[in-house]
Amino acid sequence: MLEDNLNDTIAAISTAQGQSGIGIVRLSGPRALAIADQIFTGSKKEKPSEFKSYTMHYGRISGHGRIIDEVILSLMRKPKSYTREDVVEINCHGGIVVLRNVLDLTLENGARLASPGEFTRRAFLNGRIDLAQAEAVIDVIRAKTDSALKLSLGQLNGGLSKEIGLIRKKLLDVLVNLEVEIDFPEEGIRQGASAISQGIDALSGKLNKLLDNASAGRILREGISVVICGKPNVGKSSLLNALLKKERSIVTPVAGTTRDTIEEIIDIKGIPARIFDTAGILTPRNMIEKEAIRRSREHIKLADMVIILFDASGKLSHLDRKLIREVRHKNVIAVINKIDLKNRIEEDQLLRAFRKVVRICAKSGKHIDTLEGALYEFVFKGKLNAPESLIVSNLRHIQALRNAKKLVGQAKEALRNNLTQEFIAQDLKDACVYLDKILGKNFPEDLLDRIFADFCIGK
Ligand SMILES: Nc1nc2c(ncn2[C@@H]2O[C@H](COP(=O)(O)OP(=O)(O)OP(=O)(O)O)[C@@H](O)[C@H]2O)c(=O)[nH]1
Ligand SMILES: [Mg+2]
Repeated sequence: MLEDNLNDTIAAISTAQGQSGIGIVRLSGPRALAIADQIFTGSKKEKPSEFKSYTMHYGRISGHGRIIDEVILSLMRKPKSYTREDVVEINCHGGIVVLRNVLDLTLENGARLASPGEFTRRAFLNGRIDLAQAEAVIDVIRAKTDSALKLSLGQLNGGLSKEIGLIRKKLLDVLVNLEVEIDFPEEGIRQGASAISQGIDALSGKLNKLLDNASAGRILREGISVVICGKPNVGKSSLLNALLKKERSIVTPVAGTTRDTIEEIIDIKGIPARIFDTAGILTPRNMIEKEAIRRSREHIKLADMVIILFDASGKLSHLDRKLIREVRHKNVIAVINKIDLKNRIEEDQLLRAFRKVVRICAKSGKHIDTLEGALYEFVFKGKLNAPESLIVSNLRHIQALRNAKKLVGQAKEALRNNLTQEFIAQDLKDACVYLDKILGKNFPEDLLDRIFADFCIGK
């Protein structure tokens, strides 16, 4: 477990490692400016510790008697910085050796290598942001679609925290009412009870509303996996290419073209989807096809959604029917391809077997947008009905809210059964602990380690 010693000055390469135009070494902590003084020489020999906050300076980094790089140094003095500590950022040339050398110099001069997410962890520990906001930082970095980004930016700006804070306040109000009842039971219990019961109802209403959108939130944050399956030659690879709008997968008239599963990320109206083009399911003619088909089945098993593809120009074959049986229990959209050709498929049978049937022409891209719309509808089932800032998407938050909801329900039950006020109060206090956990008002020791383990070093 990481010991949070805020007296340490931490340092890390904060940009992606590889060749790039510039790369940044970041320092934060009480000795950040002193370390910068040791290694940076400005053009007029001035010292970073004399610089004004939020200014940038041209100069050189040197150590062991030689110049290491020509840089621009910027500094943000505490408390107005990312971490609320003194922060120095050194913009170097983006080569990995340059960056490592500059980082090494900061370490030799008293900094310690930052652990993943430690800068953000300090922003939290120093009270600039709460835990839900800190968690949003990594979501912003990872967001793969605009909607996912909007959602995490809303959370970073405190939208979710504010809503949780409001629920928490309501909960405390009910608790105050309860305490009055406990201390002065003779003063109109009946009247107090109805206020308490209304308060609890309002609470569970608010919790339910947040949880209603949670599954949509998780989808936006984590994305879904979609597998395209079908018998050979129906146009699976053509469909992948049409969705990607580029020629990614090999398309040929030969049955059994695709062997290895091909995987790409696409944006379906804001949903990040990992899409797989699989080998057509057929009766294997050799070991390669046998393995390819085994992999297709494996992907179908693990997928969140399955697109089963049919060829409009032929009748349903026994392979089609076999596959229909295999995917029936999954979330499936049936898609009829090659609608530019003469229609021979028994569409009525597909309409009976599947909730949704879409007709497309993968070759020309016709109706691909209809398919995207159908996927979107299927995934969200019209359930996304809250502004992005009020959507819970993080599993840790969802679990805490579910626990809080359960306890509020229990309190309601206790009230209905005329249990003593102490019981009700205890349930509500426990619910409050869960809400506090989301914001990081109290947390088990290892929670921060678990949360920040996912971060990149330097953030
Ligand atoms: N007319 C017509 N032909 C299409 C359409 N979509 C795909 N094809 C053709 O169908 C053939 C097979 O397409 P692929 O995309 O390779 O099919 P597949 O399902 O990936 O095939 P395997 O990888 O072998 O299982 C190619 O000749 C495509 O040009 C379409 O909408 N209309
Ligand atoms: Mg293919």
